[in-house]
Amino acid sequence: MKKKISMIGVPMDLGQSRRGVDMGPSAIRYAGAIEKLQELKYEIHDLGDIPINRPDQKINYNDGTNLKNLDQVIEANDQLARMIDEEIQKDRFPLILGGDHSIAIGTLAGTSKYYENLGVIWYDAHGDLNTGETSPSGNIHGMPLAVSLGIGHEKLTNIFGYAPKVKPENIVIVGARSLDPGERELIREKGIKVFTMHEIDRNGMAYVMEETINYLKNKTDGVHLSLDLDGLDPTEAPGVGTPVMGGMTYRESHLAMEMLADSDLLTSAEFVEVNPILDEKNKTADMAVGLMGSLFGEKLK
Ligand code: 5AB
Ligand code: MN
Ligand code: MN
Ligand code: MN
Repeated sequence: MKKKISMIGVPMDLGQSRRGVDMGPSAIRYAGAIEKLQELKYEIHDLGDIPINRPDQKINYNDGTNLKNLDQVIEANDQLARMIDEEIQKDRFPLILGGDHSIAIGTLAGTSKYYENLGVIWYDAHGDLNTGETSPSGNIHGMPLAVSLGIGHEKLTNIFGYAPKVKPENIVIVGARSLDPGERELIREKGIKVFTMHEIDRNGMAYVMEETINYLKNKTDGVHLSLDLDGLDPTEAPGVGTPVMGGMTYRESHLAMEMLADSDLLTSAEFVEVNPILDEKNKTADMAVGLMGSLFGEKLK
């Protein structure tokens, strides 16, 4: 892992309908993210939070679509992509704090500009593979992986001026347990690798991560971890807007992060969907920082 980290907060909540997830970056910082990484001897460049253009109305429909706050989501992601691009040029590891998961559109736009064959590990209860047509909600946080594959509204797929950002064979979804019909179809059609909770229960997290790492290691030139805190079980990470029962545990998740640290494959990461308003005493932000520690090599030897 690179020894210099660029931390960027994205206080975005316009990609979904519940308030509070815009406070995710502060909650994660407050839980001690910078101190933790400094302890592990990383040089942290905290770029602060990207300004989000908050519309007067809670929900805006632009362009006659059913996509909520489309223009605002595009604007923020465009800015995020540019910043990430600059940080990668400086040979730093982008670490993004969300914010709702719509920000992965910008993260992947910025990172895949640099990595020709970017691998993506999508640690999430959901597939985030909806389009305006298949989405039950119109919430863009349920679409970033489809968008990055070049599927969806062209203003979204063309953020940062090119599409697609990732190839279906370079994606692994881990922890899925809530997939909409259109998402299942896309997974089948594109042959996307998915480890659902079923595989984790049956074969264990060690097996799933070993498979994930082996699947990606020879065909990618960089790997991004997109960690949605709702991938974890809501009893352990309650501060999320779209909780789904039966998720990955604290221990499974730490093991997954440790195995990723050992693999030395990662070139960028993001922690998203922390909602302090729905949380219990910042438990979910603490979880994010704990996982960050393991991801960046904190292990008792
Ligand atoms: B998250 C749902 N599939 O599209 C939709 O938290 C939920 O970034 C999306 O994974 C959850 O609205 C998005 C029902
Ligand atoms: Mn690329
Ligand atoms: Mn999710
Ligand atoms: Mn998600």
